[in-house]
Amino acid sequence: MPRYLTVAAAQMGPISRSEPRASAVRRMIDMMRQAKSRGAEIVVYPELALTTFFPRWYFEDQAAIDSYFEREMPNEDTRPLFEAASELGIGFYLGYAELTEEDGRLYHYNSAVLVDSSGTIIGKYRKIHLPGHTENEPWRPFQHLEKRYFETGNLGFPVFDAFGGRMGMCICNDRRWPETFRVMGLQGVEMVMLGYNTPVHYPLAPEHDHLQDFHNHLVMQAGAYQNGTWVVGVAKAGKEEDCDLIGGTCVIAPTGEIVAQCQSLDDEVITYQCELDRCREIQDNIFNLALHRVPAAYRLITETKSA
Ligand code: CDT
Repeated sequence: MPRYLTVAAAQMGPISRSEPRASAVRRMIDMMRQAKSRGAEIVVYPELALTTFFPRWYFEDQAAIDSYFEREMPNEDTRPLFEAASELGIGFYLGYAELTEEDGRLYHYNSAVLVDSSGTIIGKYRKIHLPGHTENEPWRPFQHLEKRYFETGNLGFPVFDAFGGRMGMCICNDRRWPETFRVMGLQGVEMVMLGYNTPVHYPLAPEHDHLQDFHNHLVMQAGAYQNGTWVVGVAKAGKEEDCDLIGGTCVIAPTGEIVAQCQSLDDEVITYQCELDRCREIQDNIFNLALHRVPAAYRLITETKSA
């Protein structure tokens, strides 16, 4: 019996600074219902899907920063999404800013949860590759202060046996790093879900602005092919406040081919029936890791950070 998983990628258009979480959640529930009507079993939402992408502003007041974080999940604003999932019998991946207390200290993470079709959280990932900068840099047209507002994720890259397959998660900038996909590939991952907020303009190398869509697909297609896994990449897209975000939400097969892609920069649902056993086409052959990898030659990867 082939194993199929019908996945929905629920791209979101911009979320303004003034849009309440309840409104973003309503948009997500609308898309969840569309996804269900097309036979989807799981919906993937973007990174930091409940609010505007707040690291683009420098805030001095910690309370202002913390206002973008969730202290519990689900909470009053997000519970309707969990209830809709359980009512419809559909799972989801949700990116959000997580504020948690561990050992008497507060920690801020850029997180994603995997929720099953009964509305129960069955997996969590905390973003490891935090891009951007730590200090206010007023010369930029907008800030990218993830390094200031978040701690590096402390959960590694776990995989979860769920939805009839082996599921992995990462978040936005993680997709640019081959190690992200390889660590999950080494655990036999069959579907990697990820959300992103990617500005068109990259202030450090504006000559690459026209390559943002290309680089987005390049890294996700490479990650899929080199590890023989399905990849579902989901954007928050469009003009959010003064910042243009790329779209390009897509489903990528283990061969590296894009099999479904959003066409707009707005709320848009695409679905695809993924045959999970197709991972074997790659994992048993060209990228048979057990047969062909040479870890002894790769020691520098974990022993050093850079040249
Ligand atoms: N959200 C996120 O990780 N965005 C980054 C922007 C890179 S430039 C600071 C990304 O890799 O798409």
